[in-house]
Amino acid sequence: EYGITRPKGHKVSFHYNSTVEDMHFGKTHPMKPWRLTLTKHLVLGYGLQYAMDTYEAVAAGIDQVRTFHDPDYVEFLSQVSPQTFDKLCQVPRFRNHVPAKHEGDSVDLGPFNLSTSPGADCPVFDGMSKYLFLYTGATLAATNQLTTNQSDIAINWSGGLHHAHKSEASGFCYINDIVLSIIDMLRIYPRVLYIDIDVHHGDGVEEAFQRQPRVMTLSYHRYGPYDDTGHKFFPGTGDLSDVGLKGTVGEHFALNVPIGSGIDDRQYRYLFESVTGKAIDAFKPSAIVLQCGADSLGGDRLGQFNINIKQHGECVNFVKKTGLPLLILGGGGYTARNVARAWCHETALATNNGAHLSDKIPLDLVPRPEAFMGRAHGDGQLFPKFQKDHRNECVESDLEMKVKKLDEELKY
Ligand code: V1P
Ligand code: CA
Ligand code: ZN
Repeated sequence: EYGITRPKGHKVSFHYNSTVEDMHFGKTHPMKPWRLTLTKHLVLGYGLQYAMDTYEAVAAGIDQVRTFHDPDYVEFLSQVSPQTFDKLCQVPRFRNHVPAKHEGDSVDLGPFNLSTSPGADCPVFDGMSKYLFLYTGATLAATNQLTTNQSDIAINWSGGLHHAHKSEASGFCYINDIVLSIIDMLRIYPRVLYIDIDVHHGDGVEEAFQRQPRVMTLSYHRYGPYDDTGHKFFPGTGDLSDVGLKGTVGEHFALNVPIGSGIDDRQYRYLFESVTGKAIDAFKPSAIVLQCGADSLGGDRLGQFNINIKQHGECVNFVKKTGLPLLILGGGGYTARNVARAWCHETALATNNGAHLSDKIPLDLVPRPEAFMGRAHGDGQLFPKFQKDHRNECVESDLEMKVKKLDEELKY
């Protein structure tokens, strides 16, 4: 009915496990796994399951997670729950990992930056261990589809958790599924390009490969003061001059595109296509990982950009056009109904001959139509135009300067 077709010779796999939907980071926490439920509802409502192969994800193994993360950290994550946390904190080898207290810290931090205090970025919650190993398992299964040539594009919207470090959780991210995926890809592909359109800097991925010339990381993100409080936009790294670890063979293989608040569709497209296009030409990747954090959309609860769903999707289309093996991951995204809209649209772009879906959501086929109805919720449209919530700080001459500077960097 909606013209969903399965193009011949182009295989897309979709990796998911609904168990992740039941997770709650805490009442006030912005990360809502519920957005994944809404995404699934739209994907099924539009019939996209007929255009791809869907796989139920299974949990990653401890050994797989250890290919990047510290063994103590992995053991802690595999055992932690609100019930076991205090006891685990008493174990000497875990106690060594408690970060030093800073003045003005609002929450008490336990080992590995984890905490049971309300308001923590990386809380310990019920079912957390299950959740972490599942989103990681989904990314690794998706990766395997690509490295074994069974899919051209593989998708995991529950993955893309780019801030996690080797032995520390950060910014709602515990296991860095992206790093684990790229490590696995390096067995097969000579060079992997990582592109990150989440509104935050992909610091964990950049750091993991800062000495690795076979991986180029490229992040687009809000950078600078958060507001007039003087606080920097999280995580505060990813300056234009940050190009990888100086004096190592990894230097020049990290690229950062810091962006002011309020960037619009046209400006974002200019930046994304100029820099990504040049990076692909210069680096000649053998595969691409695209982190599609939807907090770069207008109207996001944490983000500060003004880009619309179609432009967010254009980034996927642009990368898809290279024809390289492509891993598509989720990430941030804090206005759940719009996260679902964007990721459903992008699922369609990956499959379905890249056709655009009807703007009219098939409300009779989605279980919670009210989530997408009414003026405040986008009037049943897949592509509502977002209000410009943030003043546009971006000026053309400045964007051109950044493109020029990054172009110079790519000449190395
Ligand atoms: O700003 C901070 C930290 C907390 N202070 C010590 C500084 N944290 C941010 C974290 C944002 C993480 C984004 C993750 C991703 O890139 C990938 C999944 O999207 C933060 C914010 C904020 N407005 O930036 N934490 C919280 N808000 C927060 C609010 C309520 C409860 C818990 C956390
Ligand atoms: Ca980013
Ligand atoms: Zn983000």
